[in-house]
Amino acid sequence: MELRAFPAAFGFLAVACSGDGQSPKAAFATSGTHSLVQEQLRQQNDAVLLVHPPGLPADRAHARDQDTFVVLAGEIYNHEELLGLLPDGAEPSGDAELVLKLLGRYGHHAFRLINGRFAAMVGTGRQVLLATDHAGSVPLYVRPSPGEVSAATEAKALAPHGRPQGTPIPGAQRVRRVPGAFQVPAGTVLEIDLPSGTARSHPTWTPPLHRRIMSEDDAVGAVREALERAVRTRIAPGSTPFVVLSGGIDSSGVAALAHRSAGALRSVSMGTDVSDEFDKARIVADHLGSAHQEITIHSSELLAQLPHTVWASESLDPEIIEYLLPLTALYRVLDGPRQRILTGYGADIPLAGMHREDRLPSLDTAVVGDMSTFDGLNEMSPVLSGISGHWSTHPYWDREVLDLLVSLEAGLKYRYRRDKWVLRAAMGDVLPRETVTRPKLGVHEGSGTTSSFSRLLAEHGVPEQHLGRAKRRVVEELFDRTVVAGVHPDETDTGEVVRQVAAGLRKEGA
Ligand code: IOT
Ligand code: MG
Repeated sequence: MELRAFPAAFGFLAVACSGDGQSPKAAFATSGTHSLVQEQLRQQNDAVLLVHPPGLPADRAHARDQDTFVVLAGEIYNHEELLGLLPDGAEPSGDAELVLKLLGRYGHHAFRLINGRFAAMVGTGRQVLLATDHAGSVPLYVRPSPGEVSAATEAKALAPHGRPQGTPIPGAQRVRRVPGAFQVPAGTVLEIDLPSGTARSHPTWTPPLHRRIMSEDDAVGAVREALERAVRTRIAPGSTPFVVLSGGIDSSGVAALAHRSAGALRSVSMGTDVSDEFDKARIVADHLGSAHQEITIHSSELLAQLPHTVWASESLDPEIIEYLLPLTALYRVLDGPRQRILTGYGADIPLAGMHREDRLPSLDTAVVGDMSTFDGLNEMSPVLSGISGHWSTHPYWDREVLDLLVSLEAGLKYRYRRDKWVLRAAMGDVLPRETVTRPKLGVHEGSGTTSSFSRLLAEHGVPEQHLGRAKRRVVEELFDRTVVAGVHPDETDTGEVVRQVAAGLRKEGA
């Protein structure tokens, strides 16, 4: 089994019923072909609408045996290891069948074994299982009720089927203004009893709490090896990898290892009329001999993508939206065929890169804080690139890479007055020295997104001290329009929303 160019499915809406159910109708932001799959099991009827790459069958995204039906959106990276757990001769045709076979052997504990980027739904007996990967990188939402469970990889797909409150799920966040809907936590299997609609939660992963003490050489070697593997398992054999490249250490590291793995590379950098990092990215692209492209997006055009960013990410966190906005804008203007995109996103979380901390206690406080709040932010959602037909993947949030990076003692993360030292040292031989030593510039800074968004609000009379609150309200209003009410982002005017929020704040005397 090899990684294919694209996963068999990008997402799904599934409805499991004790009796006869209706056919699911979904409005996904993810672009792709829709295919309906229906299975009658002994004690439930399951209907699933898959959204998948056009021109490719969705067969490998679902599998069934006598009384178990599996649907999987996304992909698995540790096939080889998992196959070694099955009897000789078991040759699953795809990721869904692999999960089906693992379920036969391990029950729902199978999900503890998988290193991947996926969301899955399983119907078996009178149960429905809903599983997320360790990072919850493919968001999954559920509305459980007695005799009927709906689940979808986009919250908006559950919004139109509005029902009275579903059965509460302990420990799961409710979806804003979508009654009865919850987000399945990261690294979790929810086991739902279909007749009663009640759920039990089984965590399958948790961020390491301990810290490992390693020599410099061992730590640098371990990071390099884990990252090399994560990059390699994310490249389809025979393809030329494609990297979104800022020229910072995170994406440059991915680019260098992708180039080493495949022997060739393509890359793209985006900038705006306000600001860009083209020269930094160009240094790396030239060093690696990458087929490199630069794309400039006007900052007014960038802000016009706010509705699309909220619609795709379904995130309510304004800071996260500022990181995701330039990336969404970039994915949207990538022309030509759909791409498998490698990104450096996520490296700053286990390494506290965003915090620019040089005091070790604060650095580890930042890591602990970020690792306890990432769930539900949807910052790695495949829908961000999926609205333009692309598929993205994040080597730094590979389960093994993440386990290692989080657990390294803080003195390896900040050392010799360098942030992310262990990562920089691990890339020393494959990147130009100026790239390895270059200080961090966040994508929201490099593209001028934060300042452009602030300026837009200020122009509408929002005072400096209320910018944070105003940004939050703009994001909430965009969520309510595009996700809850189903208005297409093309029909959603950022300027109008900003005026409404500014007027509201004035009325409150802010
Ligand atoms: P940043 O690290 O700057 O960018 C994330 C990725 O986006 C880069 O690694 C690169 O692959 C791509 N990228 C950034 N800028 C460009 C560009 N100009 N052209 C092309 N590609 C680009 C925020 C941030 O600063 O992004 N992301 C952090 C932290 C998230 C915080 N989340 C949390 N605490 N839960 C990160 O870890 O990546
Ligand atoms: Mg970064």
